[in-house]
Amino acid sequence: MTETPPSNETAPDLRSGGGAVLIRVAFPAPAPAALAPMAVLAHVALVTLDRPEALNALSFDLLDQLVEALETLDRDPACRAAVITGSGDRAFAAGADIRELAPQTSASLTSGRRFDVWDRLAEVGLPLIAAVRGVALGGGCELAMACDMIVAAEDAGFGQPEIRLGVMPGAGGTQRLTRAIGKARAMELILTGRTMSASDAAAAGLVTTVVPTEATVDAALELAERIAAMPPLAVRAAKAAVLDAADRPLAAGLARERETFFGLFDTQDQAEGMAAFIEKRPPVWSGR
Ligand code: CO8
Repeated sequence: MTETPPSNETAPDLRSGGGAVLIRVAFPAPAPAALAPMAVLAHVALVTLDRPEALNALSFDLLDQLVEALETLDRDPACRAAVITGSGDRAFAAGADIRELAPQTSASLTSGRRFDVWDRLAEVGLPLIAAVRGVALGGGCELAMACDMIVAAEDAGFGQPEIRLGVMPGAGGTQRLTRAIGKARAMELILTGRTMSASDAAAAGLVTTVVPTEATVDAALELAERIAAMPPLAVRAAKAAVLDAADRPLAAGLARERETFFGLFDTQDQAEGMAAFIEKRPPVWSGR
């Protein structure tokens, strides 16, 4: 945390298509008042989906801007964690933009390559926390699940309603929801399009924590700040290893974990972290 006034929100010029800026980036993020009013979280970014009039529906341009913003933050060594949230209090994101999807064909979707952003999102090494107020539906639920943790408001709702539109999840829903909550629960949600409450999502293991609605973004920022206080190389390595648990067979995941663990012993942060413990002092991380 840094005792300086919050900087103005910086929005990289990410205009495309209609030219609207659909993503706001505050880096460094403003510190929650409970931590320190008028301070900033020096290593945390707050990224806001800014299309409240459409419940932050994920148009192709919005997704392009989001991923470009996250890739920019991912390349900045000063940024160690990011919170993604939706503007307004009704939605994290109400899914893909249905008006934009309606005229598509399988050929236009394939040749348009507008879903490639989801692969780029999965490559972001920075820890990502979704702060979900209101609904996270369809692509909105898929975006939250593509993050590493979800902090949910008490009024949050999660669902994959694509079936009600004559289609099915297309940006990870069948895979990430099933891995997160198991086949039986995922199948019921995906085949009926029902919205799941925050408390049910917590009981099923989809979300990290449920907090009072008005405290959602602050709670996510506090979690991000705790992660940002950890050694950055180890954080990124641990994130990648945890994701491996879903992506690889156990033996391959264990082998990769050991290799990555050994690799961290060539870092200054390993030497510092262990020396600090032995010398009974707080560590100072260099990120090297
Ligand atoms: N797309 C476009 N516009 C939307 C969307 C959406 N997904 N959701 C809401 N809006 C718009 C509404 O059209 C409305 O606009 P207007 O005021 O101009 O009519 C405004 O947002 C407010 O919405 P409502 O009036 O409907 O608000 P309600 O409080 O009555 O209802 C709901 C809220 C229940 C969330 C309702 O808006 C709803 O059902 N929305 C659609 C939810 C849905 O079906 N989502 C899945 C979409 S398909 C999908 O996500 C596929 C993902 C594929 C990968 C992603 C690729 C980009």
